[in-house]
Amino acid sequence: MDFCLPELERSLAGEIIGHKIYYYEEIGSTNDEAYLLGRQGLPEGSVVIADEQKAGKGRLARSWHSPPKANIYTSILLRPNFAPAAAPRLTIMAGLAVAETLKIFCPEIIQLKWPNDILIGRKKVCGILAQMQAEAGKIDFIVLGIGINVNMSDNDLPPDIEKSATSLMMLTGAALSRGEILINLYKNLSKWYKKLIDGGFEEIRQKWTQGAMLIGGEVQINYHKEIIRGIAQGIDEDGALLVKPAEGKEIRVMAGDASIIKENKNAAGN
Ligand code: BT5
Repeated sequence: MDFCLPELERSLAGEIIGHKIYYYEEIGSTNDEAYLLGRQGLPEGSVVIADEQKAGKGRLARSWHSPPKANIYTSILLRPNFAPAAAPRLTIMAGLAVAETLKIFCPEIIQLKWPNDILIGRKKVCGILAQMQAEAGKIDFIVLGIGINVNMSDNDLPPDIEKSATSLMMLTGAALSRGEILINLYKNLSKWYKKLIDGGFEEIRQKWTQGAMLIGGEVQINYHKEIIRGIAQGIDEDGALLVKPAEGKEIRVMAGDASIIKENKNAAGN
């Protein structure tokens, strides 16, 4: 493997995230495993890493393609003292930390797509899956699952994602060290998570918005059978997307799949 567990453990000792690592050569889904750890009462910042997932999960029962030893598959256990309605902040925070990490390894413009995608050159390089356990109006724990396509090649892509997915190796032409990326990822996550729980979501929101591709453009959000269409105005203090339809009041969207109908040509990227 292109990471060495003892070295990861040494580099991450004392960090909020990654101080305890559960590594698996092969697993169903790192999110399922981290969820079990959450139910067993393990402390926040424990992480699960796998070299391969046999049943990697996306949102809404979709699957995450997880070939062996090519990519990063990790899930992080967190216990923020938030109300469940503020949970989307975690996905926003994680997107920012991933974008900051990828910037070190890939010179291309990295775009954040609400709620949970990270794209380079319009292709998906990372997906985030947050799963929450809440009780009595309080978050018990959140599992933040992150899949980053690192050394996957064209040949590894199944037909359904061959046009929509990419990897850092496909973009840079060079194989990268997953260990180095993981260390940077957990350090960036620790930094932004600390800021988030110290009440600093506003700074995260602003930085995220700078790298976001939807804001200012015309979007369509599909959520179950509902379709919302309008101009994406930004995200609010909980991480929900604010959409202004052609008629009527601004709508606050908590979850769903966003697609761009007409881009804001002035969007900055990062
Ligand atoms: C996501 O869902 O993007 C969340 C993906 C989270 C994956 C991580 S890996 C570690 C942890 N353990 C897990 O079991 N999951 C998390 P969603 O927005 O629903 O997007 C899923 C869609 O992305 C699929 O339906 C495909 O179209 C596409 N897709 C699947 N695998 C992909 C890949 N490796 N790269 C890019 N796109 C992919």
